[in-house]
Amino acid sequence: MKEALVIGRPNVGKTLFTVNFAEHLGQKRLEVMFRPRDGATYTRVYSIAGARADLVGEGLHRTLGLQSVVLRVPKGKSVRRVVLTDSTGLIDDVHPSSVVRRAMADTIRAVSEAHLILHLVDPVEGVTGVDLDILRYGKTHDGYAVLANKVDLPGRADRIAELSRLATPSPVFPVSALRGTGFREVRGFVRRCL
Ligand SMILES: Nc1nc2c(ncn2[C@@H]2O[C@H](COP(=O)(O)OP(=O)(O)O)[C@@H](O)[C@H]2O)c(=O)[nH]1
Ligand SMILES: [Mg+2]
Repeated sequence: MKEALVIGRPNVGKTLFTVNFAEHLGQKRLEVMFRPRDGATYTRVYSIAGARADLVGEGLHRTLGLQSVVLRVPKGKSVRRVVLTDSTGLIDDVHPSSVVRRAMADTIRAVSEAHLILHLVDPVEGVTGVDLDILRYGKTHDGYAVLANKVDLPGRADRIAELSRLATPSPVFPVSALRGTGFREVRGFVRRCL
């Protein structure tokens, strides 16, 4: 099964995107596989609303380890399955908590195993530091796309052209993880990569 990784800074909307994109693909419930660094992998089953309530949050670093869901993506007459992995947000500084530092290390390790990388950015934050590192790496890979999130909020749409220039030749999809804007285009990209 192909692996798709959702990556980006804390609070950019990775978890909300993962849950709502799964819903967009017709998933009624989510079987989330938690893969903590120290401890055995375990699975929890959520309703979509339950996953949003439990996993998405305002506070930084709510996602403390890799969290994967299996999605079914129609392609022609068949259905392809893809493991979509939500990850711990990356930062430029050394995080004070060793749990978060380890979780970030897991995120980096997952990059090399991913066939597809969905890099979430907030267009008003600009692409610097760790975002620029991911972008430079991603641009050399076919299955890489930038998801310019939170376009439902003011100021984001104005920054898409600039972001597209920076990401060339990789695609930039303006999305709202909250409202589902741009999900069709992301689905098309994922389908082409499977
Ligand atoms: N307005 C708006 N808020 C969003 C969007 N995506 C995420 N958020 C909010 O941003 C916060 C962080 O989201 P979360 O998915 O937990 O971010 P993560 O740390 O990248 O996993 C939550 O309060 C979300 O509701 C979006 O597209 N639009
Ligand atoms: Mg998260």
